[in-house]
Amino acid sequence: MKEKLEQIRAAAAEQLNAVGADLEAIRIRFLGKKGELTAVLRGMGQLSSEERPVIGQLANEVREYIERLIAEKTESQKREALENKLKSERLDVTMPGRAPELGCRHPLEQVRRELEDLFVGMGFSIVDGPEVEYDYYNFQALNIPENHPARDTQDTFYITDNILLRSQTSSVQVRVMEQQKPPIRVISPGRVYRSDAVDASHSPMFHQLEGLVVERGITMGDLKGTLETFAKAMFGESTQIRFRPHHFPFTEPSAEVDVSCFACGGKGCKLCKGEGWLEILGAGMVHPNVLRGCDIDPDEYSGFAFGMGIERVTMIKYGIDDMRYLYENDIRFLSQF
Ligand code: 2NL
Repeated sequence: MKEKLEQIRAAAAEQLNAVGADLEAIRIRFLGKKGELTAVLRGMGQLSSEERPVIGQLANEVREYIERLIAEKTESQKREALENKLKSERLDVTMPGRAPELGCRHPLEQVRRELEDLFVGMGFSIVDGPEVEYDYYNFQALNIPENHPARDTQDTFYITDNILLRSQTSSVQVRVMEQQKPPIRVISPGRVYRSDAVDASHSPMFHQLEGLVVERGITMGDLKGTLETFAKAMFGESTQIRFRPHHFPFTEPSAEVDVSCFACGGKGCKLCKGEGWLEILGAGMVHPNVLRGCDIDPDEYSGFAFGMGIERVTMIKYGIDDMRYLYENDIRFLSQF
């Protein structure tokens, strides 16, 4: 029995000293209810009364030895696990950081903001409205009845016969005139849609910024002064503007407005294709039918309005010769602005 106990002690020690020993399994194997040491203790009844205390004491020693070894190993396994965790999760707070890559605003966004700042500085408020719009606000209220030829040049995408994607942001300004009475001084920037095929100067979706002023005594002179201020701020102090007669259904009289080419000062160059002038927007005096439709008396009030493509302004300002660059989101292109 003595040999058996020494054998148990040696076997337990060997197993417990092994790397990564399963301590609980070893405890059950030797000290558990059906364990090897317990089996020896059970057999002690057969021993003589001289042998019993000797073997009993040895058995106790072996049990204490195994328990102590298990406790020690439990401790060291815990310590080792903690050390590994600390090693693998160590964070060097003195290490230099990785600088976040800073982007820049999209050129269209830059120009929109620049235009907004400019007109807000002249006393305009910025108004917003739905891109999915009723036919009424996009066409009828702007003096474009059904079957009017302007429906062709501004052909858009229809949701139903009556609901469409707006082809101009004038619809927002009509909503403003319905809801607030003069004095009105607003700009409406935003996305507009046209049924156009994509090429260097067309896209089925683009951005517009329109302006509207309605008040007693507003004249073409106010329109010219406002647009000249805009042109000088946008393209430089020496910029001149030029009005050419035109037709829009929603303004009368109407004009197309050019700015003198800031690249060549008007002599003619690649940017202005030898013209000396760059077409930048359309404008005019608000048509009496439009005012009347919004319950504003055209005998008491007059107004001017203008509309420009933000893409066009951006392309002219930065000398971009193909509109598609503005939609491709190529970082190499975008990071130049
Ligand atoms: C263009 C240039 C323009 C307007 C937009 C407008 C808005 C209202 C009343 C009258 Cl609420 N006019 N906007 C006026 C002239 C030109 O945009 O080339 N459009 C097709």
